Amino acid sequence: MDYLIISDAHGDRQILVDVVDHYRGKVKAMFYNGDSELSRSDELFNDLMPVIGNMDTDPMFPDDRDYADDNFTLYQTHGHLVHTEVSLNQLREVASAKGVDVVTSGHTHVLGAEEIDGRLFINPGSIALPKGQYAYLGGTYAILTVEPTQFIVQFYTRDMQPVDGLRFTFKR
Ligand SMILES: [Mn+2]
Repeated sequence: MDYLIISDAHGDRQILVDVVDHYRGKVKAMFYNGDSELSRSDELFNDLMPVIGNMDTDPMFPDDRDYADDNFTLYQTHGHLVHTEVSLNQLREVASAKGVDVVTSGHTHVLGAEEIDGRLFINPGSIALPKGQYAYLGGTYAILTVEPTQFIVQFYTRDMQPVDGLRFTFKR
């Protein structure tokens, strides 16, 4: 079962339209990790499940989200409320208290997929304003594949192509 994770479009609404149109009906859920700079009532959020970012002005966005289905549990938040620009320590504490399988955030614009405290932390990077060593890709999102014995994270570029070398497997 696949899940889309995308973040930090910062007003680039069209790329979100393109990605959502591409994945609608092909993934079980779509997570949007904040800083769209759009209204909560934008029709994009009929498909994308959002949280509030530090650059979002619509107070109707939730601070965070606890997601669960038959396959796994996930905690979603932008990151500024737990200061992920400094470290993941506060987010780790929240995730540990919740006991979720997967944690996803945005905010730093730096992509990442790593196992910490026995759970998977995913930052899809920014689809519009990437930073870090993969900024040259021009923007990324992630597809999380959830299987009974493993998680697979594959990062994609704006033209919806998988990036060689940015596929990670984590045992459950
Ligand atoms: Mn941002």
